[in-house]
Amino acid sequence: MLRLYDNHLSGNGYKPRLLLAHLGRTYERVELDILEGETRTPEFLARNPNGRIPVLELDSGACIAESNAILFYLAEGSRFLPSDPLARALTLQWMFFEQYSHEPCIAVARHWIQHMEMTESQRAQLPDKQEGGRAALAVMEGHLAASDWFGGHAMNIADIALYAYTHVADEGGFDLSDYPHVGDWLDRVREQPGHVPMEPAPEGIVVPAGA
Ligand SMILES: N[C@@H](CCC(=O)N[C@@H](CS)C(=O)NCC(=O)O)C(=O)O
Repeated sequence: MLRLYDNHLSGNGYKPRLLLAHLGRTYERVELDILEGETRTPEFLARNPNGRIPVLELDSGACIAESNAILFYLAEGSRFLPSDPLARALTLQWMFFEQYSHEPCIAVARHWIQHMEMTESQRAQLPDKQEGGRAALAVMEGHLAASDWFGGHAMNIADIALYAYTHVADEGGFDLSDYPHVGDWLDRVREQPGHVPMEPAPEGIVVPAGA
């Protein structure tokens, strides 16, 4: 059975959780405490030398790190990843945008504000992170003024990648009412049959960390 190393507060972990729910696949979910260094143990570093969740472990024991690589792997052959080369490239375009221009600002601002005591240096960097996040939301707003989805004519893994941290952007100090097309798109994603919220449901088999 697939095994997902995860943390319940992580938007990067939510991406595979959401896709697995849409695909109707069962998996074991291993909750790791990212604030207590559980992703930096020798056992976990053997699965991802970069010491971060999410990691998807296959039946063969092979491990895939990086949330968007996991989405790409799981979506192959499904309606969540097109087969046309241009449509695939445009899907990847938005997933790379998410990793370079969106997540490092919006997810990081949320993490600093919600999950930890900020250091002086983080407090000083927060306005820049929030400015970068607003710029990313403005790019999304521009795209969504003319299109319903990032992935083409229907929701695909580009939408899942971008949804994960956009729908909780308010927790990083972002006002989503400034981006009405983004708000409508969030509703469209949420209304898709099979949608699950960020908080993982206990339906996956949860095994203890380090198992
Ligand atoms: N680019 C990676 C980022 C993964 C990431 O930052 N994971 C965080 C949780 S959201 C983590 O595991 N942090 C623990 C640590 O750095 O020790 C992805 O998309 O999967």
